[in-house]
Amino acid sequence: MTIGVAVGSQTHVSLNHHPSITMSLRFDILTLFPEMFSSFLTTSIPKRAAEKGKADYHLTNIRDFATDAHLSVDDKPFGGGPGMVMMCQTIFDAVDAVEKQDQQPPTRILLTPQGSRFDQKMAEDLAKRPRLLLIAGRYEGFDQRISDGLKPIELSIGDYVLSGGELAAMVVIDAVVRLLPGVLGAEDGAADETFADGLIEHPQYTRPRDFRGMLVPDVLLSGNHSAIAKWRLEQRKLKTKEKRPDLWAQYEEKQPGSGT
Ligand code: 6GU
Repeated sequence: MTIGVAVGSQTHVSLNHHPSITMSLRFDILTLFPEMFSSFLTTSIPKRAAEKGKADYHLTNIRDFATDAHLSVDDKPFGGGPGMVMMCQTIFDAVDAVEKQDQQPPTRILLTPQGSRFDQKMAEDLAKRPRLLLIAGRYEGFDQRISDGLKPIELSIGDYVLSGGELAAMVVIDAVVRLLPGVLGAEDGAADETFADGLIEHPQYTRPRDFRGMLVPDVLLSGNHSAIAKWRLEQRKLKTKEKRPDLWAQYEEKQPGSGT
């Protein structure tokens, strides 16, 4: 299944050392549940990225590569223990088949709670690459040789256990596509958002000025742009210190003397 195919000339240019300028970022997604991705990829920003030719999404069902009568993709662990383990053969065959669909070799990504923590810096790194192959598994885990043989980047989205890698793959796709040049409009540009510079976002207000006695800070209505910018930076520091002491410590390390 392919969702949001980019215009032909943009998709298959290979001799281009600045792929982000003209090419679409190709996502290949290997999963047992491709249907989980349909509404996500056809809504909002991921959809807009495809429509603008900045990203294209190719879904492959790992079970299509099963070879036995039961279409198995998992088996019992050697050495015993609970649960089932994703088998090598179906995943290796799926990766081989999908990689042949385009001459550009992908960056392979395995979604696993044992991976390194996905963050904004990693999203920025991935957004510069021409092709990403995401492998989402189910069950208790992957046969170790999937990791040893395919040498993927192993990513986790946090310290909790999900029933499969699909939601994590969607998190990665969403964080990456919104960074692709031309995907977000000028007004909602990603540059000054939370995490871009290590501080969380300042408080935002919209109409009405007075909602049930809760007032919008006067400075925001003053028209004084430098006063507004100063207030916002101050608020970002205060909020970060209070809500994310971990981020605040990193911020202070990078910019000594900028404390509030
Ligand atoms: Cl990438 N996969 C699963 N199954 N659980 C997770 C995760 C990934 N990241 C956090 N929890």
